Amino acid sequence: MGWFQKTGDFISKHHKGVKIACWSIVSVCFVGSVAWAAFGGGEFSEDSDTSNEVKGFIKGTELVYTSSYLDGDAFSFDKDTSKIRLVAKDPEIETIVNIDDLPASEYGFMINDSDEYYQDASSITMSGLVKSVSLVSRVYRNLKTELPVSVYKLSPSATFASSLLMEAETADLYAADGTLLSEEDKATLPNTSKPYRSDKGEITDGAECSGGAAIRNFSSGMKFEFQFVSSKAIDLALSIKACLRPASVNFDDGYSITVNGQSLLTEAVIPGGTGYYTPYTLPDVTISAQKGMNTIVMSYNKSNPCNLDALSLTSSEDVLSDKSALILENEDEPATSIDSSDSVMEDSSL
Ligand SMILES: [Ca+2]
Repeated sequence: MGWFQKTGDFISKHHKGVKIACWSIVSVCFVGSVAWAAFGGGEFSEDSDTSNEVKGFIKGTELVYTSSYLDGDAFSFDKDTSKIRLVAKDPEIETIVNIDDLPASEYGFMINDSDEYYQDASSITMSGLVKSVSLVSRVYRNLKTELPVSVYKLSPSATFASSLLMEAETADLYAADGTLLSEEDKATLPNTSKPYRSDKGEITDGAECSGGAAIRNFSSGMKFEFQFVSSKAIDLALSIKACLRPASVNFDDGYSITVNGQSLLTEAVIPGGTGYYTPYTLPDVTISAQKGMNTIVMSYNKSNPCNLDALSLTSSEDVLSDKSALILENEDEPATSIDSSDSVMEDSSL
């Protein structure tokens, strides 16, 4: 819950000058708790003088919502699990609001920066017209934070099957600085002798791998991104196809995997073998696919990785397709990232 700290007119007259001092008090006095009764009691009326705009911010310290939609889906935001922080300075009152865990009734959503307010996420229907969704304070409608969303429509040529193979050599590969490598990069970097694609360069290898190639020679900080489409929310079996190394390794020691942002451990031990291109399929692990676009990220944070060959997905139903099954409908959304840190000073606009 929140609290009030009386600061009088001093803040409204000197708000820049007292910013640091004010936040120091906020930090120290965090345990006070008289604000909530006042918050619900009309002191924060919506018809405040709009010529003196309320300053502050609203943001998620924990955000649980679905970012990928098919045209016609309802917007999905988990108010039970999410944790929303509101800080506001209303020039009409001599108090600062600092609420660490805003109750569900006190925030909602707006789309495309229009004035219409939605208390419940499920009352928003996602379509190509929804360019942005904002989390917004119920009382202070100018305090909002962007929730990036993608809305897709089904490609007319899409087909769905019970299995899907995604080759590492055709996945999106990112350099340690976050740059997405081109197909030419994958065939020429880090050197033309043994580039990332094992079937390219002066020394080719991996012909026995799935698709006749693996990704090799990659280094700490790099990552793969695989995307696939599921026509429904469903559990899937994921098989990771890698290559042996001479010595046994714990796969999770170097590879970190997320599925739609959720961490995944394989707990697999890769046995030692001959060379660096002998295919080896890890035991299946179960993952939860969401309806629509799904993203698996595999980042590597050590040296000398097992070469990566492919990912294989298997379902009990015909629900799987590659990412070309969906066409992005709501392009031109603002490029806004979510800051989930809890630093007051960074985001304060008081
Ligand atoms: Ca392969």
